[in-house]
Amino acid sequence: MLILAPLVRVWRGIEWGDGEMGRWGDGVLGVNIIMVSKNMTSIAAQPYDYEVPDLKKVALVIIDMQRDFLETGGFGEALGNDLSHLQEIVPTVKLLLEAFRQQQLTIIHTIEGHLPDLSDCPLSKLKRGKGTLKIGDAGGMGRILVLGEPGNNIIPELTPLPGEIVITKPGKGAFYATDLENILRSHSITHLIIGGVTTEVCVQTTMREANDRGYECLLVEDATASYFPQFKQSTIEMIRAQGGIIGWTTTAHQVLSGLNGKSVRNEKLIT
Ligand code: TIU
Repeated sequence: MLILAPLVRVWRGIEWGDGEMGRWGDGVLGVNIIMVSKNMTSIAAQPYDYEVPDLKKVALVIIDMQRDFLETGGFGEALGNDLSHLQEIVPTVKLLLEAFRQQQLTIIHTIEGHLPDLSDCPLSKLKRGKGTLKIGDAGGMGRILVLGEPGNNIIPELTPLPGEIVITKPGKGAFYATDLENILRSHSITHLIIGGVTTEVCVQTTMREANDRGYECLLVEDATASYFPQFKQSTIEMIRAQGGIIGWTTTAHQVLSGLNGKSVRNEKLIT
């Protein structure tokens, strides 16, 4: 005798504001996760569109756009790097920042730096590298990678405004030894749109930390840079591989179009 299990579809959802989030229970066929919101913002992205249920839940996270990484005399140069690739993204990051400011959305800046006594810097990090200057040494813009030194500040073009969140961090990831997770929870943030430097070090580490904590992460390809273009390329590919194993990637133009309510896919992705 053939018994057909009844296919009962049950919406189990919660409502908040003028939106709704939940899932359909799909009888014996499994479960489809569905998010519905009247405020849904869609951003064209890879490997598929990035959906934000409510812009109140999104934050722009700008990673480490500091003089120490972008200007001569800082940590990036002390490590022997060519700074030009990082400098190229400044106008694009500024464009994103201004769009988020205009729409009064949450903005988070991060700074990699250490206490003046370097007590928050593991010996392994302190010793690493073969350059002449190390963390804590006097460089062209003050002590290298030390909080409060001129070189440790965010570059003037992207200086945070009052009310914008600034996370100082001793590690590469923005969650390690910081209050970031508590701050995101208290602001009910679930979606992170991410730019900054460097793509394969602090940006990727932060994205992986965020992904494991359940945040939906979108990397803006032309708002992130590496000293090594091939590392940027590889990072973008590994983030969005396997159906978005770490998250999504897009362009600044597509973010701005999405924020303006007209998701477009007319911009050639960088990769
Ligand atoms: N060296 C390098 O590529 N990056 C860092 O040391 N820190 C950040 O990525 N912010």
